[in-house]
Amino acid sequence: MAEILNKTEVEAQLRDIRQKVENQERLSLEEGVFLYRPEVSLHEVGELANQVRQRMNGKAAYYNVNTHLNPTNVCVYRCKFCAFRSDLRGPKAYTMSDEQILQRGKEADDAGATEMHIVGGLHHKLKYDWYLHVIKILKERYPRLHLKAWTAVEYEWFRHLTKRSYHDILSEMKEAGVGSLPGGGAEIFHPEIRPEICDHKATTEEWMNVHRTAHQIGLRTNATMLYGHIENAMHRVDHMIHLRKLQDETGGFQTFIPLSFHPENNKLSHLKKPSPLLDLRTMAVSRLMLDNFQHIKAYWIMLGIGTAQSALNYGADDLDGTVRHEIIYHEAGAKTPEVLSVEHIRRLIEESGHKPIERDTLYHKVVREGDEWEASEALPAASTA
Ligand code: V47
Repeated sequence: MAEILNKTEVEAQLRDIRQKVENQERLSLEEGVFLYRPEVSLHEVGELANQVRQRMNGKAAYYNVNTHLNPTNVCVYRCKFCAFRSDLRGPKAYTMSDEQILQRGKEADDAGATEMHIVGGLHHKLKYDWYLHVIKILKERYPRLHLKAWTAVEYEWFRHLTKRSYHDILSEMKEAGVGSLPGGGAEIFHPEIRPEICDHKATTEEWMNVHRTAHQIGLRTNATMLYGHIENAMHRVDHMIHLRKLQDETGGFQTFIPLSFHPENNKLSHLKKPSPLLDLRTMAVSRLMLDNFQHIKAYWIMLGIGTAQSALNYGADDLDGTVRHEIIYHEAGAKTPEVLSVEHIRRLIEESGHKPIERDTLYHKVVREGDEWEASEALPAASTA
């Protein structure tokens, strides 16, 4: 446990950080860790993060109309935090048929969704071609749906299965209809933590290489961080710095999403769920550290509606979407509803003092007329690469 700092020491360090934020200078690992100290007022950190949020996104707060698809829960890995996975012959194992997958596509399209967020397990028996087929049938039947599909962990699995390069696989998936990559599988990059919570799965370097390659072929991606389990502040800030470095190199990340750990039905159930104060502080520190990420997302499914709404004043500028059919967190104990209406999301944003803007996955403004919608001008993130 670090020794407690007195008020004068805290004030002096905060003054330096405030100055740096005003001058738009980059914060160091030590400064990020300092901002996590309980002696440093959360309001101060939130205020600073909000300054950056205002500078980068003004009064705008984004959301989208989306749906989730998890075509199988069968997974060769046994990540300790995961309540979703199943063994091949486990009682809850499932793999969706083409008809079930297409039915989800229809439901999404009928509901005016602009995005389908697709992730699954690494099935013991299914080949790479099945994952490619899922994309092909959805894109062919519902070409307007943006498919944000497969995490870096899945792409690394595809490389293992096919012995082909990331470049080949990602190019083929792009050709088939993948429009961008979600940010999952990042967990915590630091070597003291990663093997403890998700041994065997894609390493930090592999995760980075998948995203680097995706950016090189013009696919935008997101990045996440799973926090509030066995990691500490240094591990979190180190994780952010890894992402900041790759973003300096490629500019291909759109959004950072801190994911608050849910402890039910998994091998870390003895741990307590992170508090809303840690959630808000993590949001704010992310905004301050990731000066080259246009967006920080407060994923309401994980945070709960109240904390997600508050996070819009602690650095976040995006609430994710209406989200239909989310199961990964609900199986891990999330008590949030399964779907939010557009009216509800817009009201949450307005109450926080921001302007709700519907975006598509690539941050183009969506304009709707009756049942029809159209993506129009590019919003800030689309211009960074
Ligand atoms: O990598 C799994 C996390 C992630 C638990 O890109 C858990 O827009 C908390 O990446 N408690 C997948 N978290 C989800 C994901 C995501 C979510 C929302 C938006 C986007 C985006 C991406 O879910 C996994 C893991 O870190 N997770 N189990 C749990 N018990």
